[in-house]
Amino acid sequence: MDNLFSVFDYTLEESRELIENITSIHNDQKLQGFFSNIGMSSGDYLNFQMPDNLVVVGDLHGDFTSLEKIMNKINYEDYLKTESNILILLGDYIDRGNYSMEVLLFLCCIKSSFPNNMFMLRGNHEAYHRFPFSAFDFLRDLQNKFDDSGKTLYTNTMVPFFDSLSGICEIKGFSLLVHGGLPVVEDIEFFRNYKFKLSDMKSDDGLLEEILWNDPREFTGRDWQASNRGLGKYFGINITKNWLNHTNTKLIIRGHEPCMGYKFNHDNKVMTLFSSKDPYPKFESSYLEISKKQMEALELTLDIKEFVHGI
Ligand SMILES: [Mn+2]
Repeated sequence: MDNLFSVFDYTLEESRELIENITSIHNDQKLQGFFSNIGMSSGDYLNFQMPDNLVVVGDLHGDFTSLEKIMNKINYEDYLKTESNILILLGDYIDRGNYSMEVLLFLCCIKSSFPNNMFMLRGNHEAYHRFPFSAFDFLRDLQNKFDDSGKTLYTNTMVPFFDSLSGICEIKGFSLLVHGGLPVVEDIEFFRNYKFKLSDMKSDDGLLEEILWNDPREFTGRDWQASNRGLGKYFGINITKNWLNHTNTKLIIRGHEPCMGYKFNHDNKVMTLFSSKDPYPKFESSYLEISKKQMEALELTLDIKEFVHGI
């Protein structure tokens, strides 16, 4: 794909145009319901029937090399030609690495060619304007790259783009995918219409914060505890069991924590995937590629590690 390398040469105007175009694709999809035979969305909530194949990419954090390697390994242009093959990214595209903007532009190029089967979830780094934290470099990066216009690009183009990203994805009968983790839900009534609740996170700051910031922890005797991150919570196995039961899914797939490519929590019901390498020399990076047959046959969720590939 020509775009693969040319994203390094995008002007401010070309970047703005591409990202605004993708923002309007996202916003249209959020409103329109069904966008393919197997996919529908409602606001922040994205829902698929089991796809023929599924690829999931974890945090990238400005690591263009890892993104490029994964896209080459899955042969993404052929892969995405089939609309029932899905590619989902778990968020945190920016900060820490050197190529935040290039990662975003490349992803936007893919989205523009394959709008109905490539989806970017939102990470906590894509919500700095909602939940500020210290390690946010992206605005400074933009100012270094585009001078004063970088600030305008951030405010007028990037913030609406980040707000247009989906918060959570359900793959029917298989998995819930989020960036951070499962929100602690104390009122069981929530699950009666959880799809509706998840579709509108703008009016529920707490829900969005937890989806973007939570981490799984192995507790005994309690459901959750405040997070050392200062935002979000640590959620225990009871929360995971509750969500899996009520949504009739087998596995939570999330990113957010650096690890040796992947790790499991909560009796292997929560899988963390991490796909960034350059900014994290002590850790490994990987991605998941699994077919419909394999998803259907999956019994012990630990077995899914067979389908995780190192980069
Ligand atoms: Mn994160």
